[in-house]
Amino acid sequence: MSRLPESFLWGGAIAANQAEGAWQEGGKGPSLMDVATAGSKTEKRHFTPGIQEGVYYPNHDAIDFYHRFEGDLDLFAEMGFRCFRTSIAWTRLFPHGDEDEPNAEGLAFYDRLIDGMVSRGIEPVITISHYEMPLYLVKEYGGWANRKLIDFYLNLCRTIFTRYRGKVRYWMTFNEINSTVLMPEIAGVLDRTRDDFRQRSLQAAHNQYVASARAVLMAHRIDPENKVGCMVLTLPRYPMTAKPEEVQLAEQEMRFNTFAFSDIQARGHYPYYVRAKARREGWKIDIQPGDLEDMAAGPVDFIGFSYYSSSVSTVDKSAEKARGNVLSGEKNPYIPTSEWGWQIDPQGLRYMLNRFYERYEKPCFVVENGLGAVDTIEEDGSINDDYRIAYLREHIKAVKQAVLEDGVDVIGYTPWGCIDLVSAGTGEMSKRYGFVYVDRDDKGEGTLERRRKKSFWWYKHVIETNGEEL
Ligand code: BGP
Repeated sequence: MSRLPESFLWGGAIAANQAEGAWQEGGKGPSLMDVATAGSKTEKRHFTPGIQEGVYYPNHDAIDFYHRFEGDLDLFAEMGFRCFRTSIAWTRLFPHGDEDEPNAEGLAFYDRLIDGMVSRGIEPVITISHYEMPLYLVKEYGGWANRKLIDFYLNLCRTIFTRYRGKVRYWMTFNEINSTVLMPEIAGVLDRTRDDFRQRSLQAAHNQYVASARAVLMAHRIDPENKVGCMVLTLPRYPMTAKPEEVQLAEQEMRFNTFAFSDIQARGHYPYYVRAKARREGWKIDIQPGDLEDMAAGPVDFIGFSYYSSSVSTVDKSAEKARGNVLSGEKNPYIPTSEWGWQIDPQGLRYMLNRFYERYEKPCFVVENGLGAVDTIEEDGSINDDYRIAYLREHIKAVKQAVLEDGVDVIGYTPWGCIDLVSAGTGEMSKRYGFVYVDRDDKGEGTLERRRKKSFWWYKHVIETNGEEL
């Protein structure tokens, strides 16, 4: 093969909670991200117990995608997007999360959004749950640690699989499912001071594996054309040196941070090294009859993953730490970092694509990748984000090498935050990823006006030439 296949899905990605805003409109209930505060470059955000007076919550209005999506889809169509990844805000359809019947206004919104994609020839790629679980389920049920969430989630799945049958073919069950173990608060598992915190996190992850497998089975039953993927966060670890113990350590960290999750979802069972760890540490997971059987019967169809950065592993305890949002690791002296301290390593993407493909031989989908950077508007109104173009160019080259030289089957590439949006990790607007600039700052000021950046024209050309001209 000398060219990417013509069917290659070029596009972009966002998530409902970071873009839609309109947090109380159309019958929507509050979600966990509606109680996430604003952080900063150095300070992570946190969840408040409820909505607090005088606290700024950036996701409440976000970039007002809820009201402006038609214009935004026009911009994506102008760039030639063949697909667009977004999520369904659970609380628009089920404000509490445990209702039997969906909220009609919420459905009407997603009808318009999905029809808007389809009518523009843009293939919808839908994340079913992207960090936006109903706050009610966190408070009343203890989040994903409670098995009841499996059925509530499946009710959401049934609703959207049925409603969008024939319109949506690509689905992902949980965004960055590894965060359930690495940052359990995101799955509604709160209170690190409790002795059972770790236990509840592991249970939450188990419940999600079961929910994911049953969602895959359901999606296939409802429409055999449905393709359902996992979505895992990746951070390759290289050994700092050739010391055998460092090589071993890097592999261990890769396993427990990344591969454990893709192994479970792609192969349909807990891998041997997770079972060994569970025995060693005495995990007590409530596994009900049918759980393991369904996991085995419902592995995912493709491997969706996010990739921003790589890291190193070392036995040297004094080594300098790198930064990241969920995962970080140690600093690699051979690669540069972004303004937010994330290590930039295009070859790491080729490496990850190969690692996944050799493990599962299932199609891979790069559903997040990009550079968070501060943009400046020049006097003439232009935004010359050459740094972003440089980042994406090198990463696309790496994808091409993986496909054309190594033979990996890659479905598509959807850079993160194709339009500027609220950062998941810090709540900032100034950490921008987009081809489209949104006039809004870290305090929520701005007109929300959209503006094409230099990267907009560049990416349009990349898509036009199917990645031949970068
Ligand atoms: C991933 C999340 C996204 C996204 C991205 C960039 O972990 O799936 O929701 O935001 O990271 O991270 P940040 O927004 O913190 O820069």
